[in-house]
Amino acid sequence: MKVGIIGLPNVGKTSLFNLLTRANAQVAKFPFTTIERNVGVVIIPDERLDRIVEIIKSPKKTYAHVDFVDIAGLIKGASKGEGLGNKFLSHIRDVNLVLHVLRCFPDPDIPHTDTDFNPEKDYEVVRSELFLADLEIVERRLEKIKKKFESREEFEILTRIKSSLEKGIRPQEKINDLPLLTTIPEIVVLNLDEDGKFKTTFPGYRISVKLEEDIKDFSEEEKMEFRKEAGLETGGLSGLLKLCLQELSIITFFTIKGEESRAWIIKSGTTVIEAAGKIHSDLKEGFIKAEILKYEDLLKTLSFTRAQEQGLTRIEGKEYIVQDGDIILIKSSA
Ligand SMILES: Nc1nc2c(ncn2[C@@H]2O[C@H](COP(=O)(O)OP(=O)(O)OP(=O)(O)O)[C@@H](O)[C@H]2O)c(=O)[nH]1
Ligand SMILES: [Mg+2]
Repeated sequence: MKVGIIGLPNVGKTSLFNLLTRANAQVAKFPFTTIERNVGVVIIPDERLDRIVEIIKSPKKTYAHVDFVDIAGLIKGASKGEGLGNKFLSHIRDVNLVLHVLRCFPDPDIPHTDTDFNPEKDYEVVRSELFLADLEIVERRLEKIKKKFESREEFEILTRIKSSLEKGIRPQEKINDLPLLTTIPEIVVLNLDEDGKFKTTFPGYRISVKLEEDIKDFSEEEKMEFRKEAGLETGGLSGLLKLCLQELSIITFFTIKGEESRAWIIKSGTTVIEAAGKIHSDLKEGFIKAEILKYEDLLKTLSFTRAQEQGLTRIEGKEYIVQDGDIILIKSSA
């Protein structure tokens, strides 16, 4: 799973990225600090995995993670080459979710790309650059295939996508090998000032990157108190991560194998053979069956073998849809 961070320059994208990934990417007061993308990993805390490790006493515990990509700031006209242009948008074409950061802290020390300070307007600037970037890609493909008889169906789909993009409506259809930015789900992140002075009704997840930096060593209760006082979402950073997982319809399954207990994330609705493929391609190829134990049943029996003896595990075939909290043992010929 991969999440991309976008927005105008100087809105706090890299600051947010650093907080989430505990990386140390360059942050500065001038626009276009980020040129090359930053890539990092965010570990997903998981109390159920902690409990599994306590019960099984595995020496090794591996949490699931989400990849984050922080890219350069976009400005008006980027699609025509303004600023850094929009070539770097290719770095987020393969993400599953976009965080669109809007600057809602009016710090006069940090230049804003517009004289007018207005998150709603800023949102539209970036949004239309995404549409223009997609439009360019769709038009290029249309041009390429227009004379090919065998591409007639694709031509029709692309024409509908183009018309939707021209109207500023996110396309409902996709072409498999043509990833578009406007079809990626998006969460708007309002990066507010730490004292709650700036008011906006623009919908989005309300966080203050500055405040999160200042309170990062405080207790959870203290953090929540500060956020509440500033009119922010009380969940802060971890709340944002939860929202990302929700938006991605992610569920967690577990494996206990040898020395290691491990959490994995997959899209809800995934079959067990696909889940096996995520662990290792060999497991998918040689898939025979899966033995499933519900997390709750492990809590009751405190041992996988005891659960087997009590008939609490189930054998499932490759079409089984993995459920949140399943502990899975794959039997494979590999
Ligand atoms: N007051 C205040 N300053 C912030 C906040 N978040 C970030 N900044 C500051 O804003 C400036 C820009 O932050 P960056 O994280 O580099 O912004 P960016 O969006 O990655 O910028 P580019 O890479 O240039 O596109 C830095 O000086 C940050 O310290 C915030 O919540 N409040
Ligand atoms: Mg940056």
